[in-house]
Amino acid sequence: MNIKQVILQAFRDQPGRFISGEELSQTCGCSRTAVWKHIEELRRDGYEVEAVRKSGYRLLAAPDRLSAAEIMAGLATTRIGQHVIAHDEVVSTQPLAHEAAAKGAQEGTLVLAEQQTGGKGRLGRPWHSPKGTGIWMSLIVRPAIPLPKAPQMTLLTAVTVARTIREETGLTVKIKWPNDIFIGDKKVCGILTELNAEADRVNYLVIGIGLNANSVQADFPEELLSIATSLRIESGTPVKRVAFIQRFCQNFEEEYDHYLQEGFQRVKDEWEANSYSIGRWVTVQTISQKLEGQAIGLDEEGVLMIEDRAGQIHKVYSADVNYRANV
Ligand code: BTX
Repeated sequence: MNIKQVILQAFRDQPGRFISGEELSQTCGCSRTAVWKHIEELRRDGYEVEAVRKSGYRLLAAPDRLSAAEIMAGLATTRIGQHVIAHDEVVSTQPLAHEAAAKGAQEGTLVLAEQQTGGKGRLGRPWHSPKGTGIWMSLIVRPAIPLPKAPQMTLLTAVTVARTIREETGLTVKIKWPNDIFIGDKKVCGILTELNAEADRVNYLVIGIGLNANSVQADFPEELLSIATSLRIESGTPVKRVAFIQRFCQNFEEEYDHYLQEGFQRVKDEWEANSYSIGRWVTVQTISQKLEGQAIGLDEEGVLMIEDRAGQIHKVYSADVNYRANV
């Protein structure tokens, strides 16, 4: 930890209390003048620090900036989010996470950015990621699971994001198979899972999560206005992104550990209970065919089951699903 981080940690250990310059200089092992200089730097970084003669310093507010120090401070996990690589502006966090993973980054490493200039969705589609408004992050995990089970991690992530949104905002959210989180009929979050694997086992997964947290209408380009929304637009209140990410990490780790020990059933149950898809009529374009029918649930492995008009059940492993009004 550098001196600024030590000072921040001291404030966090004694929330709301004044800490004298003398005490901080002892904790940091530097002079009181050096403490003062670092406090000034923290202020420039957006921290509100009150200074009162004879009492010392106290932290009033931290900026909602996605820094590694903020996210890791007080994070109650053992692996998820324990390593954070935070950037200001990147093309996309996905390739950076792949690079980090290939170089041996630990499980649970998060790569995130305030802004992406070339954020990507599935099949090369663009993901709009303007500065400071969202949570654009890629999570590296290394589950010891066979290859065919890898898509379950997308469903697990969707369940976890949905739960975190409910807990942090009270909003009702639905999961659209396989990778979107909806509020009403608008997309608030997309998930892009990318895989690095050998013939028979997963090396690592990079799970990209794009969440419109604090965007207002003016942040969306014309073509997204009718299909996209944000937590702030829906709840009327800005979201504390750092707190959101911390709770996500905690929820993810809890769900992930349960999944690794007990299997997929709990994710399947929660996914189905919060599904946007089930009961809806859908058209599905797979590589080989176009299917129409009603989405009726997930099978034991997490594959979407669709019943056509003739009552025949089809399993959809990976395809684009278009939704139509119930008919
Ligand atoms: P997707 O292919 O399901 O969704 C992409 C489509 O969603 C676009 O074609 C557009 O119609 C719409 N869209 C684009 N931007 C937004 C937005 N901000 N809000 C709502 N709808 C939008 C979904 O792909 C997966 C997205 C993953 C994004 C994360 S962000 C961190 C990581 N880095 C990166 O480059 N991608 C992932």
